Amino acid sequence: MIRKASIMFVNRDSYDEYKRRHDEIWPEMAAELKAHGAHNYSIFLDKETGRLFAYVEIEDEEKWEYMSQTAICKKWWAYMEPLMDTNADNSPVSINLEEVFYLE
Ligand code: RM4
Repeated sequence: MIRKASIMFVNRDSYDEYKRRHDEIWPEMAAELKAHGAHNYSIFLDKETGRLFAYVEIEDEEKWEYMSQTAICKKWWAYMEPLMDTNADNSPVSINLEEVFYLE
C-alpha cells in the first residue's frame, strides 16, 4: 500500500455541512473510490483554521490518478465546490504532505 496525506480547505461556515455530506457520501462515489484502490480514506478537520487533513492508502498511483477523470468524481467535486477552496475545474485545492515518520 502507498500511504498518502494531503491538506484541503473547507470554508469556516461549512464545517457541519461538509461533515454531513461525507456522512452521507453517495454510495456510487464510495464505490468508485474503492474501485480506484482507496483504503482507509480518512479526513480530519482542524476547526481553528478550516484545514482538512486527508489520509488514504492506495494500491497504485496511476489507478488512483484516474479517479479524478471519472464522471462521479467530477459530479462530487461540483457538489462540494461551494464548501471548499477549489481550483477552476472544481477539484479541491490540495497540498501533498511529505512523510517524515512512520512506525509500523
Ligand atoms: C472531499 C473532496 C475530495 C474527495 C473526498 C471524498 O471533500 O472532494 O476530493 O476525495 O471529498
